[in-house]
Amino acid sequence: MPRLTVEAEPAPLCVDSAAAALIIIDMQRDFLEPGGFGAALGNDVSLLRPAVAPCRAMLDAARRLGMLVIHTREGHRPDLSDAPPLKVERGDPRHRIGARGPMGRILIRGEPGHDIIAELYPLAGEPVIDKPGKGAFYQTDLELMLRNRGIDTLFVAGVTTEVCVNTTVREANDRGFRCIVLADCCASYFPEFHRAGLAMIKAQGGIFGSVAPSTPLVAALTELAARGATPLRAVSA
Ligand code: TIU
Repeated sequence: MPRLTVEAEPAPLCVDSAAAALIIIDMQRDFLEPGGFGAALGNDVSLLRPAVAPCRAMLDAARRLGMLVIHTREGHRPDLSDAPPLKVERGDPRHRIGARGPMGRILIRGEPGHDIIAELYPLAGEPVIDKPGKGAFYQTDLELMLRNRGIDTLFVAGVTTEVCVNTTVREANDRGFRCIVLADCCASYFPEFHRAGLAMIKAQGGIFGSVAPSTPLVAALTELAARGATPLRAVSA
């Protein structure tokens, strides 16, 4: 099996790339572009942009190697039947979930704002998990998908660090999946929450997971791909 060493904190890790997946959390127009949910909550969406290029480099490297790539989107049905009233009623009624904005209805599946940004758009065949909550495991088939494919390690990227990334990592940790959060591939509307969100994951010997920079990992994955290593588990003929 193609193995790689990841210079993570709190300690380096040895990863079997065949049992690893890249999960990119909620890189949606609604969070990254003006006029969406993130902006409706009063945030400066430009603070999330620095994560886009590192995510793209990691996505390209994972694709080159044939590593499983999973995308997630936070959002709700048009009738809001899967949205807790508590979540919908938050904030100014003109800018709530389901309200009309410049990118369609805010955080509603099928609307332009709900879709993933062009730079990181999923390829045909890459699973997209539509989730109603912050965590990617809550009310989705993500766990089933990972177990069926023998995945035990997740490289985690996306937004925002302390909300949907942290919630997903905590859910994964409770289910026995090892998470390696790619620090520069994540971002927050609150830089101090980004730092604290990463610190919380790797504290106490990696209580929820590990944190690593993406650049050395991208280089290692690219080298594996150049050597012709395939991360795909052998399939019986
Ligand atoms: N508001 C905020 O920081 N995040 C969210 O509402 N969702 C995600 O993090 N995806």
